[in-house]
Amino acid sequence: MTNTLYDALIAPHAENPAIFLDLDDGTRWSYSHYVKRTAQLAHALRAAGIVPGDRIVVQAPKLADTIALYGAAVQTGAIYLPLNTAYTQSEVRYFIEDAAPKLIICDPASLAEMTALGASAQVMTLAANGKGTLSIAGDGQPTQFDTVPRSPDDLAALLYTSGTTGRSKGAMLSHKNLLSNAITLTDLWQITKRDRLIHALPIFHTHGLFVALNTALLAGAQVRLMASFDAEGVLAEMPKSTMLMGVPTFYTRLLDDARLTGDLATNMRLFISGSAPLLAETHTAFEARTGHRILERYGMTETNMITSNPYDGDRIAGTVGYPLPDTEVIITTDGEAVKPGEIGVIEVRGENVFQGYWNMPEKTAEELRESGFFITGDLGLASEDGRISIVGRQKDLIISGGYNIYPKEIEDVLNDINGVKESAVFGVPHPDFGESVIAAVVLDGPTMTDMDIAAQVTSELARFKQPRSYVIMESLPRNTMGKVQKNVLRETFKDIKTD
Ligand code: MCA
Ligand code: AMP
Repeated sequence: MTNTLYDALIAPHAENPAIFLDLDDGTRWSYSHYVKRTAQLAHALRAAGIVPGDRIVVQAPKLADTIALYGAAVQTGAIYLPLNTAYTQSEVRYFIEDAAPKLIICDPASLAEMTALGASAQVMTLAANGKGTLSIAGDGQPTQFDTVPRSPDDLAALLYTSGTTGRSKGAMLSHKNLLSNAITLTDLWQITKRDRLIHALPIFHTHGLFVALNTALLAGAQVRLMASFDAEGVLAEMPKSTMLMGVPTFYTRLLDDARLTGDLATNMRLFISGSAPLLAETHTAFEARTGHRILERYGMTETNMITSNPYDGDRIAGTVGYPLPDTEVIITTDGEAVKPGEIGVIEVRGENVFQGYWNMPEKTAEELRESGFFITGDLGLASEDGRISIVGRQKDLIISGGYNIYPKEIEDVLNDINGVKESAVFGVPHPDFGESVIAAVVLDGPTMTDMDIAAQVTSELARFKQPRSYVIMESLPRNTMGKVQKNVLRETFKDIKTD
């Protein structure tokens, strides 16, 4: 019997002595150790009652055991549901209610909160000192586990992505969705066991979890697992490494450091950027400084990666490259494909495209056509030779430092505050994060300051979603249809001070 992802990504390494994970504290895990630890944690999951199809919510630090837990979830046939570690208790509550997990894994510091939220779920912990209850439950377990069979269409992961309606939607990703994309990217970017990837991304999103780790596992590459991004640490790793995957903020921060030079990057083979638009000026400055042309690619939680600039061939600033092999991309208006050069909505079809939204058949039907095309909500155009450029977004979305922020979710929180009549949340350019969140607020009660408002969103919204500036307005600008003109707000406040 087979398990699609496990057999391709993990099983082949059972006897592989090469280093997989190289951690901040100098600890190194070989691939064979990873396979054994995955089996131990799989036993721990089984002992916790996990059966195939159960959801495991993971809001845990970036540790080697967290990556072993991902493998263990795959091996036991469970569905892995990672959450941003910045989410507040109030945000996490929704995911737990919606996904009804059997098990929640968290940092020991959030144990009480999670237990309070967890309803019938069991709660276990992962901690940097190795003393989390899941790690302890795995210690001493057998280092082999009878892998639970899973077919290509079985679900491997549920990743929540916020929506324009304010409610987050769980994107159901199958074994085939994840594996097909990993195979394509490993091949396209020529990742091999000779590579050493600087991994400074979080491991609760598609980029750091699937794009980075699944390709490394497939190729048998080494991963320098950094707890989080810091420019100094990344620069120190460059002479020993070959690849970096990052969001544009990584590259602007690296450019801000005079130690970034061509000499420092001579061992580096590939710099990849995604999750947010890379400014052409960053692309150009990076090449001028290092001699490397950043390879920009484009993807979504629902689709994994969709397009990539070529490995061999021109990497053009401001474009996201060609559709991946086996991935169809069309540009449409009103569902009809338009001609090259014309702007429309980007739609995508292929084995990488998800299975629909968890418990949301209507939403699935709205965004995933019966023909198999997924409507991304991104606006773009294709050149005559098929290169895709993203020119805007149909969806109301802010991307800050690679994190997606849906204004509707923040407006809902603001509008619930006693004394706030209405609000409009929008993004303005930010030199570090690309975009920054601003809230325009109309009051209807006693005078409140922006500090009063800010204090009230703290417990509701993760820090990265909280507005960096508030403007109190008499009324919001609206068009003749009564719709708030966010473009007017963006233009009016484009130079507003943000921290
Ligand atoms: C941290 N802060 C942020 C962000 N990150 N605020 C806005 N946007 C952010 N992205 C807050 C902190 O809470 C802190 O708040 C303050 O900003 C300064 O923190 P700082 O130390 O400078 O930030 P950092 O810890 O260095 O983080 C910045 C970062 C990080 C390295 C850019 O946000 C990051 O790793 N981003 C990657 C996100 C990612 O993986 N995206 C992929 C999504 P205070 O004011 O309290 O100090 S997957 C995806 O989009 C698709 C599928 C795709 O195509 O990949
Ligand atoms: P997520 O909801 O985290 O899956 O983010 C997906 C969104 O990120 C896409 O719909 C795009 O709007 C954006 N995105 C990802 N990669 C790029 C890129 N290279 N350039 C511009 N936008 C991007």
